[in-house]
Parts: sequence; structure tokens; C-alpha cells
Amino acid sequence: MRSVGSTLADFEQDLISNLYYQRGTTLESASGSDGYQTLALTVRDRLVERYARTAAAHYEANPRFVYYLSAEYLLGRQLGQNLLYTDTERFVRPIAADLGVTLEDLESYDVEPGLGNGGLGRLAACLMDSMATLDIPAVGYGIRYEFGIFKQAFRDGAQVERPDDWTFYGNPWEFPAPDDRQVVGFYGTTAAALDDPTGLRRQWTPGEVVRGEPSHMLVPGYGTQTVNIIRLWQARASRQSFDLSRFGAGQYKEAVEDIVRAENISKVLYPDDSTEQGRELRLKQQYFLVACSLRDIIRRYRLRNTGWDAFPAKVVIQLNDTHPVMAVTELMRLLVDEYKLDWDLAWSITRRTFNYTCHTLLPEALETWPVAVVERLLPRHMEIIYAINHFFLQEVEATYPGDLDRLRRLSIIQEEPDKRVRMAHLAVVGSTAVNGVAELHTRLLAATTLRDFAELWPQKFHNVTNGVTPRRFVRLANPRLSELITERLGDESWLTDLDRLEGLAGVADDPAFLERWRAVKRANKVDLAAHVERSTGVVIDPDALCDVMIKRFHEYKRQHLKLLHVIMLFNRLREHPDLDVVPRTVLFGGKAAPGYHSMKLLLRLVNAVAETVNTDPVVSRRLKVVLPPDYNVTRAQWIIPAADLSEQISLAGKEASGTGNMKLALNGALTIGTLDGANIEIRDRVGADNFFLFGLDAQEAADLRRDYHPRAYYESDPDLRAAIDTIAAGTFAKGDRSLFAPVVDSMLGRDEYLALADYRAYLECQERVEHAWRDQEAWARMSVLNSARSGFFSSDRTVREYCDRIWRVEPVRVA
Ligand code: OAK
Repeated sequence: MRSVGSTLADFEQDLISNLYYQRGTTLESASGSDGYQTLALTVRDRLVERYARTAAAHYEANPRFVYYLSAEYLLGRQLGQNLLYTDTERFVRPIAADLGVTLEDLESYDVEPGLGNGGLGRLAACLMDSMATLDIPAVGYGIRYEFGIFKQAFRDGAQVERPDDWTFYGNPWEFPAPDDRQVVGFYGTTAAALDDPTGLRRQWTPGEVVRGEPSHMLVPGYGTQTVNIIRLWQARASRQSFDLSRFGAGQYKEAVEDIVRAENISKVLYPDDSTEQGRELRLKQQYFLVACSLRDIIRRYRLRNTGWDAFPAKVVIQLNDTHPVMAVTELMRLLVDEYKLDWDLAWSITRRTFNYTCHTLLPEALETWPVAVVERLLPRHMEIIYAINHFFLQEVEATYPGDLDRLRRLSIIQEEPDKRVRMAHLAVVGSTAVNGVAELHTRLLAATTLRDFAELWPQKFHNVTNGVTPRRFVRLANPRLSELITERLGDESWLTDLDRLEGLAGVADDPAFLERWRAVKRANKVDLAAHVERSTGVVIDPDALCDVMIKRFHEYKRQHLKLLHVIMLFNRLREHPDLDVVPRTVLFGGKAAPGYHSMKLLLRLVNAVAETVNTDPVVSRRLKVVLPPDYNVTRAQWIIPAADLSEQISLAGKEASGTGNMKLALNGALTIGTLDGANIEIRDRVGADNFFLFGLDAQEAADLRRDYHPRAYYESDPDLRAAIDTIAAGTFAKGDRSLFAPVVDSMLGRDEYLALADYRAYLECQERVEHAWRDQEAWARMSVLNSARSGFFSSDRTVREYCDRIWRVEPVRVA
């Protein structure tokens, strides 16, 4: 086999050849898109070679593999990453310059695969990156949604959702693997298996069958030869689905009905679940992912192993939250019904194979499925769930004889008010290890949400604090800072050993270094200003404090608390035009779920406040508010390097971890935050002096919630009252008092997440921020210390902890 060369000349040669033979065009007639696709293919060739060597090394070593099952992956753009990981950017810049284009022009064609909603999906991508970097044999499994997370646009300030047709121009980064397709069944009936006296083995005859077709994306490690893959499944109708006779009879719609139904399964990321059909489709998606992936895992296992005894030694499956939890029942079904293992052995294998990561504390985010729906869609799986539950409750009964209430609380089946399957319970029962994603989160899981389980099986519960990949979120996002760090530390080894950032602490008092640190931040802010102007038309001042709140819009995250602060500043500046306040740009970024009406209204209010603030001749000299549309991984990479202040202001006890908080701290933003999620661990590390803490802690919040009267805060705090009254008066709606009335009503009525209770503390904390900002050198020092002491938040550390404590896997070096 011809191998790709490593010189500039080889690279150039391959570009020409790919342009001709893959794109079928010439230099003279190539479009911008041809240029991008050609470059992508040429870089990809370099990865393919490593992938082939990785596959060979893995085959040879027959190691224990990590299989990561996740309904979401937010990978971000691939071109920049793959240029970095193949060290070919140095070739591309001069070649592009010769051709009169820039690398940035070419990158603008690189479409980010938006196969996730937020934190959980991005974490999956960071962990995959770190696994490859640490040479851990791993495969990620997911769904190849035809339409990813919707594109957010604003019409009259209101969010409108546009479909994300991310593969419209083709995706050069994936390889279809039709030979590895799988067949998946749904619906149908079950019957007793004739050869099984226990009644535990049964036979399922599905009523509908679809194909799962895989393609894979390459996941290279940084500074190593390993290239792992993420295998994404797309649903296709089985080949018999096209009804030729109907088509011939002119019944065109009916002829393709089955095809449409099958292909709807992977049509869109999390379809609207506010209708019965929508909910069933979601469960169908989950099972589709699980069924295809497990068959593939077994296929891979059997390439090098026989029998089932070694299965849990060779296969560890990590469940990314509850979405893939049907895998527990599917593995049982495969082992018992299809491979004829007896129940106890199958159960022992299953339990030793799975682990479960929980990513939430919100009760409404804990999935449950109506028994009736599961029974219809997956009749055999429902029987298996009942059987698992039966044996599990026997175990509980033996431990706590006669404790009926505990049985009811622990049961996988919820009985009241309607019968439902509690997916988190199934996950815990079917797993060896269960982990939370930050220390506080794990503690609260064990004390509240999963308390009975933590009492029953304390040894099952672990904490693995999240992390982020420094390759994407420092090196790629912030090349200027990376260069300064590398120069200071002497080499680039910090990119795979992030604790080395501590070396920066030694120069945190060196005025010359601080000057350069500030110059980097300012240059990043100039870049961000250009992006903001392009996307919103608003001109922002690169010397203003860049105050960012970027995350999904959710009430518990409390974007409205930030907005109340903004409105207070607006009121003050209008009243006292000469007031000496720190110039500030408040940047929001984030989407609201299409059916989450209160948050969509809040987005609209943010836009309305932005419009009013930015067009006020007096106020806009010191304050700007922007909400660039369609926040995603690409935009995160533009915003994070420019941030001075990171808003992490969720109500304590609600944010499982947060990972944006880590990305921002690593890039030298100072955090203003509550004692929530990983904020606590960030503060512990960067030092209380370098972190702006405010607000109730989790215990205080839980106590206050029991008897809470938001109106009392409104009535006793003139600033708060003025801010809320400004909204109520229609100031941001051209005098219309009704448009934003629901926002006001929700704050004064329930204020579910205690924003009013934390308002005063937040304001005072923002005053401390202003005070600190006025001493730019001191601020820069705090900024350096934030980066220097955030090395712990590398996802490499996270993956090492999973490897040591949960997965017990060893690296396999690829030659
Ligand atoms: C999504 C769906 C269901 C349950 C949880 C999520 C989710 O995205 N959770 C987020 O996961 C991140 C990664 O662990 C955490 O950092 C966020 O705090 C959490 O909200």
C-alpha cells in the first residue's frame, strides 16, 4: 500500500491528486467548496493511515475496550483540529497563500456536526478526544441524525428554529461502512421458548424491522498515533420496504410509507416530545442506537474471543446518562433469548459490563417511560425489565425485610400516578459503577435523587469530575495565548500535561509578562468584536470588560438574574449619565428548547434589552448587550478566549457540573459564581481571592425553598424593584406592558430558582468585580492564576480517573 508522505511536497502532490480524482475538477475551475473538500480529504488521508495502524495494534493486543454509548456528540469543526493533530497546518498556510485564499476562508466551509444539545454532548466529545490522546482503545457509538440541533435565528428578537441540514454539501470526515449494517426490530409479540422450563427465555417476533447503517468519524489522539472512531448509526428501511406494485398503481405516497417511517428514526436530534408520537419516536431512537451498537460490540468481541466468560473482561460499556439504558435489557435479551445463556449468568455478565454516568439533578430531566409505551414498542424488553425488577426487589427485601416503602421507592417501576419505567433505576441496577460529574453533584445524588441506592450499594457510587480538552479549548480556540504559554513554559508538553500550567504562577507578578497576557486578551477581544459586528451589527469596545454568559437557556441557570443586573446598570446610567461605572459588554449566547416557551420569551427579552441599551446614546457609551444568534461549539471557540468575566450563576445544587466554567477559567476569565457544580472545585483550586463568589449554598437554597416569598425581596430592595418595574412598564417593548408580563409574573409569583433571593448578593459581588477591574494589573494577575491553576480540569485527568477507578483499561501504544 502506498503510504502518505510527510513533506510539504507530498502534501501538495496529494492535494492536486485529490482535487482531480476525488473532486473531479481542476485548479482553474475549482470552487471554494472544492478547495475545502480537497484539503479535508488530504488531511483525512493522514488520519486514515494512523487509523489503520491503530486497528491493527488493537487486533493484535485484543485489549479491553471502552464502548461509550451516547445519544449526543457535539464535536465542533473538524478541519482545524485535524490540521493540528496531523501537524499539517504549516503546509497549508503557504499553499493557500500562493492560491490567494486564507485558511480561515477554507475553514468557513467546515460545518460543525451539531449532534447534541449542550453539556452532555460536548463532554462526550472531550472524553473521546482524551481517550485517543491517552491511547485508550475505545469506540464511541451514537446516532447520525440527518438534522442536528436546530439553527437559531431571531425574528423581531424571538427565536426561530431552522433545520440543520449539516450534510448538505457532503461530510468529508466520515466513512460509511455499509457492510457492518445491523437489523433492528420493533413492536410485535413474544411467546414462550419451547426449550426453556424456567420461563425466563422467550421469543420475540418484531412487527417492524429497520436497518441501521453505520458510518464513522475519526477521533485522533494528540501527540500520539492512536486514531479511534465514533460510529454513528443511520436508520434505513429494509430493502423490501419499497412497494413496487403500489408505485406502479400510482400510489406514490403509500409506496414509500415504510421507508419514511424507518428513516424518521434518525431524522432529527431529540424530536419534539410534547406529543405522544414524538415521545415514542424518541424511545425508538434510543433503542435503535442501543440495538445497533450492542450487535456491533458483540461482532467486534467475537473477532478475537470465543464464549462469553471473557465478555466483561474485554468489554466495558459506559452509559452517557439514561438515554442508552435500554442497552441493559437488550444485552439480557441477546444473551438469554438468542445466545441461550441462563438468566443468572447473563445477568452477571450484564451487570459487570455496564457503568452509568448521571448528568443531572433536576427531577424533570430524569427519564421515565410509560409502561404502556415500552410494552407496545419493545414488548420483550418490558418483560425483561419486569424480571430484572422482580429479582432486584427480592434482593432489597432480603436486605430490608418488610420495608415496603423502600421497595416502592427503589422499584424500577413507578406505580403512581401512572405506571412508568424509571430509567435511572434500571441504569443503577444494571451497572457496576455509577458516577456523578462533580463532587457536589455526586454528593447530592447520593443524598437525594439516588439516596436509597447509595444506601443499598454505597460502593457503587463514584465521583469523576468533568474536564475539557485543552487542545480544542485552548490551543485551537486561543492560539495567541497558547503561544505565550508555550514560550513561557519552554515547550508544548502542557497540551497533554495540563498541570504544567502551574509554571505560569511564577510569572503572575512579572509586570512585563502581565502586559503580554493583557495584550493577548485584547487582541482576542478585537477578533470577537469583528464576529459580533458581523452577526449582530453591534459595535463593541475591545477595552470594555467582556462579561459572558454562554450556555443553554434554562431557568435554573438564571439568565434572568444576569439580565436584572443589566437592567439595574441601565437604570443607573440613565438616571446618572456621568456615573463612574466600568465600561462593560454583556454577551449572552445560547438556545432554548423549541417547546420551552418561558425561556424563548426570556431570549426575546434579552434581545429587547439589548436593542434598548445599545441604541441609548448615553447608556451605550458604557454598556452594550449582545446575543449573537446560534451559539454552538464554533462560536464558543470565538467567545471564550475574549472573555474577562465568566457568569456561572445557577442556583446552588442545580447545575451538575458545568464545563463552560472550566473552558473560561483556563482561558483566563475570572468566574463570578455560586457554590454550584464544578464552580466549587474551580474556586478551591484558583483560590478564593481569584474568584467572585456570591449567593446561597445548596443547603441554604434547599431550606429557603421550603418557605419562599419572592415578593418580599422585591418589596424590600429598591434596585430590584426598579429593575423588575422597568420590564413591567413595557420599557423594552415600546410601551407594551403585556409582552414580557409572564417574565415578571414568574419572578414575583414562584421564582422557582430563587433569583430574587440571590439578587442583592449578586449585585454586591458585581461591585467587587468592578472594583477589581479598575486595577488592570491586579486583574491580569488573577487571570494568569486562573489559567495556571486550572490544569486539573483537563479531560485527560477525567479519563485517567475513569480508567483507574471504573473502566480498569490499559493503554495500547500504536507504532
Ligand atoms: C442532558 C439531558 C439529560 C440529562 C442531562 C443533560 C445534560 O446536558 N447535562 C449536563 O451535563 C454536563 C456534562 O456532564 C454538565 O456539565 C452540566 O452541568 C449538565 O447540565
